[in-house]
Amino acid sequence: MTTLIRGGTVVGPTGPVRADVLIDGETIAAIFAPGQAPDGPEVIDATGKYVIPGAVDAHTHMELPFGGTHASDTFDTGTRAAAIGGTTTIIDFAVQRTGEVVQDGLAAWHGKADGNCHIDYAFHMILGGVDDESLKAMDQLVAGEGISSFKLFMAYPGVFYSDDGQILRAMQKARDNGAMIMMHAENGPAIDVLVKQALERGETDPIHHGLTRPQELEAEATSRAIWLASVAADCPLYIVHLSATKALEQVRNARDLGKNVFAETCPQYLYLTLEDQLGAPGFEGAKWVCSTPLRSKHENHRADLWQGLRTNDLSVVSTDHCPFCFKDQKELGLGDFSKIPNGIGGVEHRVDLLYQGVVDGKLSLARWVETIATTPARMFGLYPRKGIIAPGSDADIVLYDPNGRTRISAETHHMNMDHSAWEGWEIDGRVDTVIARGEVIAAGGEYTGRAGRGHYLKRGLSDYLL
Ligand code: DUC
Ligand code: ZN
Ligand code: ZN
Repeated sequence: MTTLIRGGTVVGPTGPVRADVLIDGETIAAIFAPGQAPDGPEVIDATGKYVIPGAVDAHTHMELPFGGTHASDTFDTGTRAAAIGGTTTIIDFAVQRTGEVVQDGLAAWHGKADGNCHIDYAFHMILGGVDDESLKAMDQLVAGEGISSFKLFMAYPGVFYSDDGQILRAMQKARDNGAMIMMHAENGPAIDVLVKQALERGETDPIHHGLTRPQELEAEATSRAIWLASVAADCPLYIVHLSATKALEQVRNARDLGKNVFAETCPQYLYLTLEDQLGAPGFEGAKWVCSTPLRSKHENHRADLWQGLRTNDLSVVSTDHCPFCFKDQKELGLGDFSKIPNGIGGVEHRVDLLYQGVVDGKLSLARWVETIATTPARMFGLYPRKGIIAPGSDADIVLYDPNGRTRISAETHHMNMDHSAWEGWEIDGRVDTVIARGEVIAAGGEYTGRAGRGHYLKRGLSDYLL
């Protein structure tokens, strides 16, 4: 079956252009100058809309076991919410827990996702331990499983933590097999000292989660990761959830030196703050406990991150979607902030929240699309199948209404969470229609997709390898 998206403004990483898009089955067949397409296909009217590639969220944690509980979205609920918000591909993190065989962790993740996803999905692999076996597994995952990126943690000693020697070995392996090392860059052992001291002083409220993770410990770990990657013959390195000015400076310096270093930030760091959210009265701030933490509004973090997106020192915006309900989950940390499960849910709202950056004059239309769709696809070996409107690419397309409005609330969102980090926010723009591999799965507020229609995507190597 062929379908023509007619009358819209197609936005790609090089900017907007008036064009009509012909879909044939699951792929994009052709792009025509306005009115030049042959008659015949079914027509979707896109007058007044932006026609953008389905967004790619390169950082989600469906069902992640963390802090004695599990992230509250399943692959079913989380990918449905993503789809409704204009995201048509996620890359989730399969987990090797310390002491576990990597392939077993991966099989468990396939077990959670298979048959449950509403949109296409791929995996990165979290390595909870670097040893001879897991290094061998890295080769196997790159060559045979379509997993070309591995996340290591400089934080969470005793849970996911890798020491510098382990990190170096994994980086050397990645240098050899072409994989990307993704780094949670916070100095965990130093943070643990600050956490213990705070609790001894009786400082138990959620805001102390942020105060015990100062930006210096993110910057130090970021810098250390960059130098370790340098020692590993410039292994490609991607810093996840970068939140702060000083860490951004490390990435900018490395990139100015021509290093193979990239970073992402997340909507929470672009909009929310330590004082206004994490510091909310009583235990309320637990809703915004995530790591890296929200930063102070009295420093320049948010403006610097927006600038970093413009200058490409930050290449990607992902959500780090890791939802926990307030009731019974966040509440595990009542009386002790260090027991609050870390994470914010946002997979449904990234497209809209970043469009607000366009309205506010902080991002161009082209850069909006590039940071939420094109670059994540290119960064993680999904391009040109995903992330672009071009002949031959999957027909993952969002019609975006710049004149619409989006009101965010736990009462209306689709994520499996009893609260929203953006409760009551009303922002410009609205996802109008979502097409995934040629199928309209959401239109005019109606969702018509289904669990199981999403496919697992084997990824290639990053487009940005030197
Ligand atoms: N950070 C979070 O906030 N949640 C899960 C893991 C992580 O690194
Ligand atoms: Zn992390
Ligand atoms: Zn994460």
